[in-house]
Amino acid sequence: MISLRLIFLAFIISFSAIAQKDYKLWLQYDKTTNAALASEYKNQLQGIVSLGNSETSKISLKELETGLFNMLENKPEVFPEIKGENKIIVGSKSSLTSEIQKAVGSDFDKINEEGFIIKSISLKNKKHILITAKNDIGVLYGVYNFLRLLQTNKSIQNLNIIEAPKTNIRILNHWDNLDRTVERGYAGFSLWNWQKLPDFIDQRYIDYARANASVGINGTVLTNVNANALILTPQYLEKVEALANVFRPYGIKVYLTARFSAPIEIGGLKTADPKDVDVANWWKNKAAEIYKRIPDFGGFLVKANSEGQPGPQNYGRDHVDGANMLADAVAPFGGVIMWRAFVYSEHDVNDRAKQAYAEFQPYDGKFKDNVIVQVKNGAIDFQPREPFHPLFGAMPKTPLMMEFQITQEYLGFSTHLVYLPKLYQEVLESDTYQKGKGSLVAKVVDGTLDQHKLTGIAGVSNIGNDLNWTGHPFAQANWYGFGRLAWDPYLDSETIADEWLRCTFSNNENFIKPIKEMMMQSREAVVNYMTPLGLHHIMDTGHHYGPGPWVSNLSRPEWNPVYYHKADKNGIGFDRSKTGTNATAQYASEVEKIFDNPATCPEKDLLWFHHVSWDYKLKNGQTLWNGMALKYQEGVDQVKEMQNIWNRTKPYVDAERFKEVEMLLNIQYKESKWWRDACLLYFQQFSGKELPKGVEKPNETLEYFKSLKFPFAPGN
Ligand code: BDP
Repeated sequence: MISLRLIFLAFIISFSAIAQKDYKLWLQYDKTTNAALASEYKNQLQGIVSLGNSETSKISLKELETGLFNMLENKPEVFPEIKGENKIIVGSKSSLTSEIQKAVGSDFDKINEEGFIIKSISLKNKKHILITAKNDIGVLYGVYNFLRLLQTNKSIQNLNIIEAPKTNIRILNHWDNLDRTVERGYAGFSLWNWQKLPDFIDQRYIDYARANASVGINGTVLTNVNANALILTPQYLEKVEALANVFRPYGIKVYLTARFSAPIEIGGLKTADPKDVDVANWWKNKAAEIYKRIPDFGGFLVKANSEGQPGPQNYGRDHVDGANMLADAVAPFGGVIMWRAFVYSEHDVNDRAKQAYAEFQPYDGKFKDNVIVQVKNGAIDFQPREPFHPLFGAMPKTPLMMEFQITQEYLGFSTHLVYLPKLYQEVLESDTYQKGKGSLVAKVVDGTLDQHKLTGIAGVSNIGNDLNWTGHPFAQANWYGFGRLAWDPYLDSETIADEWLRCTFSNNENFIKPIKEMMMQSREAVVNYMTPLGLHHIMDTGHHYGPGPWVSNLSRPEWNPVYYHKADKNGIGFDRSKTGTNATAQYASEVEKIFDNPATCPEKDLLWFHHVSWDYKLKNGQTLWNGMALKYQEGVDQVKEMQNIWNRTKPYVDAERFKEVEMLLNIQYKESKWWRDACLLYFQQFSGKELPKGVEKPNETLEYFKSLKFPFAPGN
């Protein structure tokens, strides 16, 4: 009996220990198994000297203690002052003795307010490691960076790391509703338990802040861009304040979405006209009320006159009027307005891809200093692949921030393994040619191209209350990678994958090498089995789950997939060249020239910019039809290969995460075939051609695929 109970107990304990693995994200702090490294670490880390007293300093200290304890398996001693040698000294500039400051030299001049320095120093001929910064939050970033060295098995001898974030606003956009549903959220419900706030502080809030701080994310928009004015009422602001208090020591500012019609809905005014004095005053008072509660409130994110949201155009005003009115309200408190450029109208017969540029580009230079225009990475909407948005490089007098989507609205939800930093990198390193060759999107975003002070990168969050935060264990990498790229938009996505894998799973090369390759090819796989060669927006309607290239009955033309692929018996693709909508002219002439000509247009973007015949010859000699069919097949084969790779890693991964990913990859494989078969059967009606050799024959009919309905697909 007893032994049975013991076994049961052991099972429960080990089960919960494993269950926490997913939850711990990239902060696993697994034991350092490399003996030589472990002894190097132990030797050099014979205690912590913590010089600060703030809440943030306490977090730094606790993080170091936890990290070192778990990785080195002994509790590090904490000293109030420097004694002996081989200590790790942590503290901001003002807390350092003049002797230490001297050891740092001019390095402080090389960092900004959030940067940090990690340095091997010598004090009275005794060696130590110093983590310092201008502010405590920089020290905390330094601590996470230092722990990452250990997590990724790097040497900690002769350290001299001087780092500072390249953008100011590194922010998550939660599309979370007040009822806790999440628009385009596939990882459960919203983290924010508005009902229990402000008095109940869920441990999750703290763990969320910690995870964000560990990758340098410093802001969070708590609410959906399709906004609810109630969040601006005292009843909710009290709850927002409670969250802001939790996040503050982690360096995270809270922002809210502002519903443009709030002055009417909760303010009792008759109008929300931005030129109306009462309206402007209402926002000024509202801002004052918010800042009284939350002195470091970040500001507002606004979706206006887009997809039915109210905005200044309801009153005959424009985006500049609206943004500047709000900017005036938050300016006295140092707040910013992130005004979204995601606009398109069903009344505009123009190519949807051209509309944001057409509307916003003429406003260049007209916004107040504390306005930053938030632009999606592509001109349509977070597709598996889009050419970079033409607004990047076209508004030199206006700070533009990047909006990426981390949640996988159009990329298989949280079921498909798709490593997004690869996509982000492709966009960031695109050349706008604004000032000639080398005018990268990254340089627009980090402000260096046009010397902007206000800069930022936003990511539409993929986080929910699922045990593992993001639904798919590998979707955690997208949160992580987003943060790393927001910090430094020039980082290489492969380096980020390497880091993330080591911190999250294992340092074993037998694991790292194949899994990293799997991650790196996962983005191209999803493009291949969903939208190869520049196809886009052919997902099923509303929920965007699965293929729906046949959909043509929606009220707004640009909501219908047929609008985007334009397949007919002559060919397929959207002619955005000179002979078509001339969207290519929105790019700098060097870029325009490349995109405009099918011969020079990268094949990955071919059908985005051109309508070409089914017999069009691709670079590999295949006809377009055959090439497209083979791409669909390649995507399916890539997922099969991902499954094979994953199955070989069983010895290196805990059973729970192994099983989870295994099941998810099975679904992804099934769905990749669904995509291939449904799209090819549909397009075949127009091409009238047989599937080429090497492409598997569908097992179902087109009618079957069309009949599939998903009334409760999440996130819709
Ligand atoms: C689209 C989503 C929609 C969002 C919109 C936006 O389908 O749910 O509200 O973007 O970004 O991708 O505002």
